[in-house]
Amino acid sequence: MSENISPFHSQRTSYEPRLPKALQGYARVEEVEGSVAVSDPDVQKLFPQTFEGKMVKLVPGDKPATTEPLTIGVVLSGGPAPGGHNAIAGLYDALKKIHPDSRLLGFLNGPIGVIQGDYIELSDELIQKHRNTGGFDIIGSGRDKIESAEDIDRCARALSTLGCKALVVIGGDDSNTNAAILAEELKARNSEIQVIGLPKTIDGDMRNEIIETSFGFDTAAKTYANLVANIARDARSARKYTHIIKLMGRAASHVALEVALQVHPNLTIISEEVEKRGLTLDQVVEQIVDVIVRRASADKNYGVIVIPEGLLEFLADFKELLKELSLMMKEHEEVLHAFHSDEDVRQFVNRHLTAESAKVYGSLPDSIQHTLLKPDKHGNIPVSHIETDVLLMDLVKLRLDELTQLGQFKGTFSPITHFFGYEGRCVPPSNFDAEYCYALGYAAVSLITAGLTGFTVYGQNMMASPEDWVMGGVPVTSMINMELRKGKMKPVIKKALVELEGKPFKAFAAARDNWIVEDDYHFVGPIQYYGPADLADARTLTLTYERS
Ligand code: FBP
Repeated sequence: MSENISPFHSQRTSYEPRLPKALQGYARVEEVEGSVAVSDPDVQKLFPQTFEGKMVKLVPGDKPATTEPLTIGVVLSGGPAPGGHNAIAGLYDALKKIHPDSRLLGFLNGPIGVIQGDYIELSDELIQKHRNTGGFDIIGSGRDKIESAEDIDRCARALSTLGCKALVVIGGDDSNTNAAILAEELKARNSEIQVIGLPKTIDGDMRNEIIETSFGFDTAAKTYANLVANIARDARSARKYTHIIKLMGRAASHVALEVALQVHPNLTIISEEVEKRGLTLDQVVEQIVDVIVRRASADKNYGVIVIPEGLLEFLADFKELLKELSLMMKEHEEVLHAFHSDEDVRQFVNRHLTAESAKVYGSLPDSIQHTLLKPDKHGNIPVSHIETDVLLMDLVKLRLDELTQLGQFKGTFSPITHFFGYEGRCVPPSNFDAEYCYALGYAAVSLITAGLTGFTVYGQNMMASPEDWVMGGVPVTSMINMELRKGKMKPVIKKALVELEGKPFKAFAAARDNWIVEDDYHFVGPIQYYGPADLADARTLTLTYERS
């Protein structure tokens, strides 16, 4: 990184995150009253070494847990999320507080770095440059998994050769599950190396009754809200475009819901509701068409429609199509490869699908039909590569053309599609994410000095100011369920989807009808890093509704 940094970057590196009271002096762990160990016998069987862990919280102590220098490894896993650098800074400062000779080793490019023992030692200078900055570039991230016995052996070797007391895994549901597996396997190999996870993902789905929010969601959702609000103002100014905006969130629609609550677009589709109501692709298209027709009747041939990235996999007919296609590809992979023309492939596919699925498949543009037949390296259909925004735009256009012919639509439809995702993942963290992540990193060191392994760090009471946050650790095993994945029962942390009975969705559902024809757009503005607390320290509306 060049020495010549921007004035904003320079100001931000000197911002000092506030720490929860328990972490300001010497913290000690205390078992949370009433917390119980895992009861699911299948989870117990898979985690015999670690399933007995109980939830703990950090409280002020009167002496350091240790005064010996420690070496700890850290790895970033999965997609970037704002605040990752602060989590690392929190780890670093907490380690140096224990002893100036403590060391923090950053494994490079995600879990593969641990397997290969590829690391850098984090220095004062490097940490200083990255405080309160966005991105994961300090050490890079990756989506590899530490899964096989050989990978685990290699990690164990690398960590012990480097003298690491523990590894901190910064990741989402999958990465924290893998952290638990690594913790278990290390114990089974009589290794004393501990593994601690931190809850990261902009998608907001790594949370539960204990973990109030995953880090990165706050900043990313606020960034998208600002972008969508800017588009809404443009739509209302130019008065000629309908913007169809896809927002990131691989499965859950938390991001779309938060943006809807903040900005009030004319229509926001929530995948979880689509699934609950058993809606099909056609029905979602009809829903969008209805909004456009109603607005056109009010002389508003413009608008803003928000859709979540994961929508397709929640549509009743599309889900069925995906199921049939995966089965077909598994059974006839070689036959499919042998075809020479697209027409041959199409005919073959149509013959092997039920009439309903063949109809859905046939209604898709050629490019999407192709994408669906090209599995990724794990054999999965790459649904996330489908441009859902473009697909919906095309289908809505077709339907509006029909209505125009029938004399039922007299407006104009000039659509523009957008996909906001990567724009939000490496934004400088909001004050909330900056402080949350710093506290998460700091707290991880206290769990390590307390000898815990297989725990995810949590934060609670997060509507309060950071001094009053409650930090602690929850055994990953207590969040694990057994789920059928590709024909095998696998341990997974369940993704938290939008709850239709939850307060954020209910608030949205109660207000959304007023946003269809009225332009009730809220212009939220960019994230504020300095200034009045109600702006600079604002929480997401999701957290506000859930925790107030
Ligand atoms: P994580 O779950 O790893 O945090 O990543 C979430 C996410 O940002 C999703 O919103 C998106 O679908 C996906 O990553 C994109 O992944 P990639 O970085 O591999 O393109």
